[in-house]
Amino acid sequence: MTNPHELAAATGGWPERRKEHAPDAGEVSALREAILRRLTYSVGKNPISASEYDWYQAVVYATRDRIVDQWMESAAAAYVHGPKRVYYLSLEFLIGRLLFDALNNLGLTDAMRAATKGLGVDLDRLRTLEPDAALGNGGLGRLAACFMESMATLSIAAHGYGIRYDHGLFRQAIKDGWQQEYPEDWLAFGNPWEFKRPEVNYPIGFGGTVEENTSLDGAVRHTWKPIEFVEAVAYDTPVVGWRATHVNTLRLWSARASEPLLLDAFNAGDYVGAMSGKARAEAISKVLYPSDETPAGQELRLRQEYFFASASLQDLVRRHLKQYQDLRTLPDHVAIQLNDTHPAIAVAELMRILFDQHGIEWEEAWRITNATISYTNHTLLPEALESWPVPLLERLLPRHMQIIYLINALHLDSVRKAGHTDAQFVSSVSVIEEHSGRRVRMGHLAFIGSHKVNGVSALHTELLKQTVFRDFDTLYPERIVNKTNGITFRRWLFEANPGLTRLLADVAGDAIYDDPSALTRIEPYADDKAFQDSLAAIKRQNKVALAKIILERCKVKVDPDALFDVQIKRVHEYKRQLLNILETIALYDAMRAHPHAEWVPCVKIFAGKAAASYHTAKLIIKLANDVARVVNGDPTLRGLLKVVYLPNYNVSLAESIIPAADLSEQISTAGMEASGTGNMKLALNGALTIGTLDGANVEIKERVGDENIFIFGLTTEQVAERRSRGVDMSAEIAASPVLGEVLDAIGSGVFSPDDPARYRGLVDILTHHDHFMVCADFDAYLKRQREVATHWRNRSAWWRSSALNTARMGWFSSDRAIGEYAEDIWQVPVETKA
Ligand code: NBG
Repeated sequence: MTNPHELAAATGGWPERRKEHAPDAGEVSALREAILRRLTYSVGKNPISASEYDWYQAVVYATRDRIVDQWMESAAAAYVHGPKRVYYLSLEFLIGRLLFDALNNLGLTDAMRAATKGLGVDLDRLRTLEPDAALGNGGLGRLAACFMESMATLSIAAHGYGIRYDHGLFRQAIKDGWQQEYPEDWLAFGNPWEFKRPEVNYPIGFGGTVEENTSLDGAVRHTWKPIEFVEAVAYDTPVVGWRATHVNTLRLWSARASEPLLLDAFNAGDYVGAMSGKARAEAISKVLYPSDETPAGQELRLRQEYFFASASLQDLVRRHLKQYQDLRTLPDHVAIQLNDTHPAIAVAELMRILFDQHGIEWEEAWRITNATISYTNHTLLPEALESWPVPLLERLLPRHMQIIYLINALHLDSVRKAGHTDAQFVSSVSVIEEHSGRRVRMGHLAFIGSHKVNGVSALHTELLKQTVFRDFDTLYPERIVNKTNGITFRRWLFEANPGLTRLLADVAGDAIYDDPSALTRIEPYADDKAFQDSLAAIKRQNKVALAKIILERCKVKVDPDALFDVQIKRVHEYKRQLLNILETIALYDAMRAHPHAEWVPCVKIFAGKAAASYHTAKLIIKLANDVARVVNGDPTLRGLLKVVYLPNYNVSLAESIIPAADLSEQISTAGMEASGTGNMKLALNGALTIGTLDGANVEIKERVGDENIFIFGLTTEQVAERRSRGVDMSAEIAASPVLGEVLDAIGSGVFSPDDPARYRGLVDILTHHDHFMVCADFDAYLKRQREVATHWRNRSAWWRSSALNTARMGWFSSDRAIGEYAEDIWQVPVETKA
């Protein structure tokens, strides 16, 4: 492609759409044969009797085969050239579907479509048969998946380590407006992407005692004698990078009982008892995040964390010793990234391996551990900062508890030596929390065990330094660094929005496929009428597709020409779906009061799951659905406003919603959203953001420009100041007649005639205990929403803003984020793509 400016000059201001190339005929027929071969020999079916699912499997196998050759090469290269390896330890990988990810990165999407068509099979239909692998809750898990893809793209020799949960995040149904949870079953029909490695297994110990032995030279050695063992078995999934130049491994551990059956008990007729050990062992990888509100649930969670941290460390230590024979060189060849505190027990486990098992003296072992490990913090929310009761750790991992005590004692010694003798300071940086029963603070353990600790947006990192890690930042001023999150454009632009991608490539050239900063080349076209028309046509097409999904799943007909206002994320009070709902009600009231005003037709789209035990969040879902029922059923509105709650939000649904969004709701209480990544996906796809100065919104604003984003509300400092005066909002409510009316309507049962008292508690929280500043920000939000409507009416101004959002989001590529981790934290060289 020539320079767009030349092209523009030649075509009178606007580049012609390029012809699409038909896929190579040889490639198509090779794929067709590969599919048939796999259908026959791997699935064991012939084309006549094959079900759709059989075809799906055959297509996956044929695709996987293409990846495997490169996989072997990447693995061999890592042994021959010995690049530093990165191990990404994460309890969550929210991978979603893989078929189009793989095809797209292999450059085979069109060829595969043609190949399946020749077999009478529709590839886009097969796409929907793949279960959406939801081994994660939200942003943290999806970030891990985007990072895996970027590490492969940048040819970093990386392994992801996690748990192969039998059941991922629950399936959400909305019944009568209430969220209901059902078990998710992604493995019900097997998983054609993965390779089971029964020979790669490690014993994971629990409980028992610690033996102390003094050798002849006087050295004291400790040996942990666990009372229980569970086996961790590896399952590998290849992760293919963009243009398939490199393939990495996602290794997930599954728990297996070391004794499948107690034969004596079985023979004595105790069938259940004979298998109870197996059930107990295998419970470890049964489900994602069991409720941690009961002691039993809590113990299981800790067992999961140790299980996967230990298996991963045993695996990487074995690999390192095989290649380099000496654990003292570990930091030269290995970087371990802890994704949040969930794998933090790895700090103590690595010390145990080095000190107890390999006889490396303590100081040296600590140097190795610290130089190898680093830790990402993903939240400031106190309830998410993990800590374990000392008695629980002592019982489950007695040797680790001793090691943690020793790490802590030496750490506190050095704190005092550095002149910090103030008892309060010392206790604030201790790994052991003494206030509410003794607990081990995993964040503190992760901090001192790491050479770098990073936040996930500039603001979040600053707040880490000012709040949870303030005293640590004094002790180790260089340790906290920022790595603003990113997203993989392969999935969130190229695959999710092929129409927009094609237009961007037509205008900015094929460089956009490899260099996201090339997106800025569309800026000169932001005012171009033909370009704007193309953007509008593509968005409309995406909205028509989403409208179809909405009709199917919510039985609500929406107008694709209305403004699609989207809030999609976990449901949590700090994310303030409530603020959006209150504004929806205000808009509804205003539309009824002034039916002849020039209203912008609008569809409010919500999607997201609430934690099963989070009562208030579930009530918020119910309220959204109650409001939807009333609004959608009101004929006086003439369809001007629609409200929909799309059930079972997951990665695949996000891929349908994001390209169809006009407005992106990023309205968390300032200071509470660590980064957000949905905000990036939506802006990249041309949605304008309405949001607070929170998380990565701040950096999005800096890049897209103030006139292309709608910022409102209290800043972090103002939130702190307002909270310091208490959280009663009576004054704010009294000063805002609109807000007062909305709250009255909710509280008096306008939206819940079947149970008028349903939302009284919620209104009470908003009025007197508004920790999340919903009322304090309401007027500012309402005003901004009206400005959004004004901007929308000026179509050309809107499309200009939309184009500039897309053009300026290149920096938020996860390739940039991973490049920064590689350079500043892992010290791994990165191949930059041309
Ligand atoms: C989440 C934050 C998001 C952030 C992602 C990824 C957790 C614990 N944290 O704001 O809430 O974008 O992590 O960093 O899931």
